[in-house]
Amino acid sequence: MYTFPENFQWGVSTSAYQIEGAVNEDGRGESIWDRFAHIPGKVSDGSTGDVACDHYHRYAEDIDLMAELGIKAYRFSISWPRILPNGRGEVNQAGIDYYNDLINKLLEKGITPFPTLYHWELPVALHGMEGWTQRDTAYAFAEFAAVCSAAFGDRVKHWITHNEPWCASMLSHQLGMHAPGIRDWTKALTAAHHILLSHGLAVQAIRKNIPDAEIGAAPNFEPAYPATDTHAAREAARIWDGYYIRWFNDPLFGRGYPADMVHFYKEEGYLPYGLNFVLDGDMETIAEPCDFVGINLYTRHYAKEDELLDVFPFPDHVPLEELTAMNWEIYPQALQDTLCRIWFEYRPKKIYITENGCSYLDHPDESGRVDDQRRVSYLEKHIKAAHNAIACGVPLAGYFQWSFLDNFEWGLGYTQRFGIVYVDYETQQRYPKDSAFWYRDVIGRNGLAE
Ligand code: IFM
Repeated sequence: MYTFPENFQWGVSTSAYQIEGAVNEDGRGESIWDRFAHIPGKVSDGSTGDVACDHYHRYAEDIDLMAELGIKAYRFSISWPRILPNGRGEVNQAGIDYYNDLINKLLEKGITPFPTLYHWELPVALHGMEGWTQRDTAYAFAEFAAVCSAAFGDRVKHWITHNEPWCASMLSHQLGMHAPGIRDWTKALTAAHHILLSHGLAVQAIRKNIPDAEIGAAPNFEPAYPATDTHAAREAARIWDGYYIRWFNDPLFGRGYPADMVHFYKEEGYLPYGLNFVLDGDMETIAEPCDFVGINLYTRHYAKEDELLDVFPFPDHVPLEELTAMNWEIYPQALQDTLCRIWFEYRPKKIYITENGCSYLDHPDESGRVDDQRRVSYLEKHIKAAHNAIACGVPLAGYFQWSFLDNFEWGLGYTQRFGIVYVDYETQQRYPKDSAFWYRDVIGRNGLAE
């Protein structure tokens, strides 16, 4: 038996741009993803999030389905340009009304809302596409956090500031694969700093409006394991770890930027002006005490000596059946290791797994059944790994499966399906997959039977 602690938050995750659609409705402003997705060649199937799962119009039915499946908590994101079309200043009442209705519907169904403030929808009105390279965007984000916490804080007590700051900075400004599509190390590191700063400012803003709020960020973790027992592979793993994990988590936990990485980036010429974007007091603001850390984890990074910072090396060390449709290796041990490591190293008060899941391309059969046994197997292994971490003393308080619905997978458009609910994009019909019913049973017994 793998029984979880009482009141464990069994949840599902989504994000606004990936499911809402209705991008031009009710006064919503333009985000960098709206603009980026419309540039030919940026999204592999040429699609956009313009309609996505039409959740903006169908949230009530979607929440009914969550309730039928026994989901206890829902992590969604609040679209910044839907609330503040210009990034700051005038508030769009229709946006507030929409999230009010969504939150009220969740509460009516006994589902705890866990909103994320930034899941990559930066308003273009702030500074065009390069908003995060500008320091005042951090202050605009704090304004957004203040507006949301004032509007929803009487009912919403769990807040996530940022989703995956590594993606919002490096994947977007260094690798150019996500909006705004820049390839510049110095801009990426500058953006990373402003994002971290905005997190601390947002924590302060939320705390002011909701003294009893539980607040944290949700960084992504793809822990590195050396591919061979060589010094070079271990070094590659260390650099990857610094680039992906420590650069974000060390500052969040009050340790400043990791010295080995500052040295590495300087040597590589990525910080030609040093850390000139760090002003007095910034590191203290970034380390504003939080109530939890969110862990988004899907796979591990296999660090090869000759591939120092190769982000997507094809995992040639595993057979195909151990890869998901994303070509990501199924490696549940990474979840247990990461949970234990974060707990031992940083001592957060609490941890939530804010994202974990897999993409497989199973479709409904004639009867409407979606047999996605591979997803069941993936989730089961990862939930066991989470349970093992609890047995090691990790204060894990919840697990949010990514994702409730199949949705717009950023640069890969609709070519991937992470949902426990299949979405037919032609008809917008929802088909709960076998994994959805399996997850319902896990929640019902608060764990795994064996
Ligand atoms: O779909 C994304 C999500 O937006 C952020 N975390 C990873 C998921 C799967 O790639």
